[in-house]
Amino acid sequence: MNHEELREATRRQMPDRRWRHTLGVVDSAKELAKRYGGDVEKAELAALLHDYAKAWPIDRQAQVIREQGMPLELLDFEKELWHAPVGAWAVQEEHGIADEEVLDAIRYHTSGREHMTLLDRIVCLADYIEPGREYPGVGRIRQLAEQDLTEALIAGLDSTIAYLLEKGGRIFPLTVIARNSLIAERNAHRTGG
Ligand code: DGI
Ligand code: FE
Ligand code: FE
Repeated sequence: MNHEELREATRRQMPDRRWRHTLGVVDSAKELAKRYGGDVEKAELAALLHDYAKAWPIDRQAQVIREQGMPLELLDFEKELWHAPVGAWAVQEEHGIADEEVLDAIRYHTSGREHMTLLDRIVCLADYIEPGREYPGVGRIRQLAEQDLTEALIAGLDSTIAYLLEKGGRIFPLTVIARNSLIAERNAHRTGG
């Protein structure tokens, strides 16, 4: 399957609004990859596919989680988390995507994880700053993204955590772990250790 076919197959999974978001994430991810020395092709591929399963019926997403041996803990947290691991499984299954770095960037684009790779960071941050995104604080995160990838990503995770706290929701432990991991790294750099 060539790139154009993969684009069309991805487009077919989602409504127009989500497709426009996807194209925005592709642009932002390529830009971040160039700025921070990431692999531009992998960033483009992971960004294209990152929300592959987002518009799938929620029952189908839950079914994949149960049947494919994914952490059942996911089902106890917000449904918005599910499309990420389900999408990674789907693009492998339906399109033979086998690059583990790309699959991980898709799998962890919503939650984050400990020791996020450069590609994980690029895709996760691109999702926060693509041109179509609007939420309180996005301007500051866009500014930070021009200076410091990790700092911008921490700010993005902070905004998600603040939003979840505000609405009284549960927070998926991996998101807290991701943030702690990025902060530990930043502090280590600051003390030169
Ligand atoms: O799929 P998108 O809307 O483009 O973005 P995403 O995959 O980052 O999903 C973000 C949504 O997930 C956002 O509305 C917050 C929600 N969410 C719910 N619980 C959690 C969570 N996000 C994180 N990072 N951690 C959670 O525990
Ligand atoms: Fe997503
Ligand atoms: Fe997204």
